Amino acid sequence: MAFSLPNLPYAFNALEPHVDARTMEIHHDKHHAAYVNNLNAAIAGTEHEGKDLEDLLAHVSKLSPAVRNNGGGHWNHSMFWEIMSPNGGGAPDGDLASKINKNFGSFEEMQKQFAAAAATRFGSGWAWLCVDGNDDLFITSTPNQDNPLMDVADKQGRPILGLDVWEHAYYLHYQNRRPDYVSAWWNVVNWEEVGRRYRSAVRTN
Ligand code: MN3
Repeated sequence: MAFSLPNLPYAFNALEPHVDARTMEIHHDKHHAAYVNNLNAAIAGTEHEGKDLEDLLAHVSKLSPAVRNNGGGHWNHSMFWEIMSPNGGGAPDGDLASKINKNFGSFEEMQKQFAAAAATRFGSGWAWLCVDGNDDLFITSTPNQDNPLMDVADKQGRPILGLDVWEHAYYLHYQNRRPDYVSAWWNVVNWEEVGRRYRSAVRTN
């Protein structure tokens, strides 16, 4: 069974004015679609065909650059669409809010550290909020389409929130102003979904 492009769970213009419709359309229909197609082409007819994507990412150091780049691209974007929502913004509640306060001191301090990780990731990549093996949260960033599920990551863990800081994610609307994009993006974060991913990560540990 080949990998397939998931539908965007809302309209292209649903995240405006924070993320513009044209960017969303190109990002989902062109960029993400290309990762899916290139991933399928890279594993077609190999022993990796039919494998679970996260299993591939877990030992991606032994696989081709095409699987690393496009497998990461497919996983990262599939998550990215889901952790955003037109009804997003605000702050998390429940267990996730408590854990953020425990690990960072406050929600605002976590946002500050996350924004710094996004701003200082040189070139293309992602900023992440992740759960480690002790159920604690940490912030990290990765280059290109790498992510913390990969055995090549500086720090491994399960991402529950990720921000695409490739220029294709913001350039049409924000041009070179990556920090403005990051600030606006908090308005569309779907904390309900991030909380669900947090609880799932803690249960699986
Ligand atoms: Mn992207």
